[in-house]
Amino acid sequence: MKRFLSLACFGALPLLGQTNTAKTAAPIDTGDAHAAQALRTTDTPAELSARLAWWRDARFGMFIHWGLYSQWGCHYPGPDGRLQDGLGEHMMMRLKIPRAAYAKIADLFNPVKFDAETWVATAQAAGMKYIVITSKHHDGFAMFDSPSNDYNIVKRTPWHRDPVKELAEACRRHGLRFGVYYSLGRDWDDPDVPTDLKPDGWRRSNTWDFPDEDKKDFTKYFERKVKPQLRELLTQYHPDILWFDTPERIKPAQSGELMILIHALQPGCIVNQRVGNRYGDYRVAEQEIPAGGWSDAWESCMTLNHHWGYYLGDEDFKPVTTVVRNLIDIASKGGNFLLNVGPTGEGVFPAGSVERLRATGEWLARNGEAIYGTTASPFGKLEWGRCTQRVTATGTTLYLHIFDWPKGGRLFIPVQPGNVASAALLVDGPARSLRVVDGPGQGTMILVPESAPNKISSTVVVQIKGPATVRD
Ligand code: FHN
Repeated sequence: MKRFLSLACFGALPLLGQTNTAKTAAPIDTGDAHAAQALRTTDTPAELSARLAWWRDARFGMFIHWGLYSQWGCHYPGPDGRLQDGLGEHMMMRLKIPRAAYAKIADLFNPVKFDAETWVATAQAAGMKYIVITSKHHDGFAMFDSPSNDYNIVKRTPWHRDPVKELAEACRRHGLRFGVYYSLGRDWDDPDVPTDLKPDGWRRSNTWDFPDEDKKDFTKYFERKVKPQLRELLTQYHPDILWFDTPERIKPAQSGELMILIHALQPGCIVNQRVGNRYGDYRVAEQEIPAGGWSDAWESCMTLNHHWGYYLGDEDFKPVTTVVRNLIDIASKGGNFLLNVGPTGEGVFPAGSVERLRATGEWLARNGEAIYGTTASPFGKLEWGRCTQRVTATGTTLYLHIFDWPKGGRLFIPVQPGNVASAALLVDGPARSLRVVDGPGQGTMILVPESAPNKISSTVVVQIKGPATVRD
């Protein structure tokens, strides 16, 4: 599926203070105009492509959900002192904990085992190229030094450190890109954030401290808290990514205003679609992989177990085969994979997370060339697995990711006979050359060993003469 630009205009959105001529144009579709969530931008295609270049090559990042909810693993001491189940990082809402009581968690939050170098080393060992951490989740507590709002980790905890600053600096020291997550339309500590009532009728705003919905004015929260904190995040930490969440009731002009504010302060900063109102540089899939991928740049974010925040007792981490095959599937559709870790209240990654990430990094250490810097498969469905490719002026390299090793040592690929220059199997040590014969019909057959060198996924590298002339 090709990316295309359509000049469908989306109304005269007030795009403030535009200097670049391209920005005076109304937002244009960057993806499939018919897709409900297709993005629109005021950038030129060249600007958008330049901003996303490193991100598209990176393919794999670490998501970190860390906040006051991590203190007792998304549980909260009830009146009898026993820990009540908060069901996850939404614990303040699920248990309707009054903001004054919830804020007292900060008095105890003292992550003395936090070490940014260890976190970055774990991400690097996993083969991850960027990190996105929650700077402010729905509970409204800032995990960074926020001069505009004292409800933050430096001011309100006995720890008095700024983990966003320390992590940003560690990422830069080790060549990883850095991003911050910001809950845009949900803030349970602010009186002016209205409910975005979903079909299920569940009110996702703070209706227990602030029951009168009619009194809530999003614009007051937007001006009082969102914009000052975004300026702080952009000027204090210079993030490469701003990962917004739950835009809820933000207005189109406000989404457009944030895009302008961000790119005025940090021109290269990549913004996800949850800035709202179909703005943003890339689309977000959550806990899923879109069947055919999307023509816009896109990223799938997933948990490693069942929870975003550290959840006491959830040891059900995805097997490394699932993690790696998800990464391959996403890359074969042209997407990025943002895989989550929920550190404990002490600032430590759960052992189960570290183990999966280490094993994923081991696979990538030998097969990473088939993921990083590749683009989506030119094929339709493949019986034996997935494909990624690297297209250059001199030819195309296909990376065949074999999940189901072919019986009888014969691997069929839908490439016209005579088009394959060579094939090789990535194994420990030098790649092993494979014999190529013309297959039945219009296909090609590659003769492979009896057994797969890697049970997670084995990679066959195929050099094509010229651009891959393939058929589905
Ligand atoms: O409600 C949040 C949730 O806690 C988590 O942060 C995810 C991550 O994408 N976003 C929202 C649910 O869509």
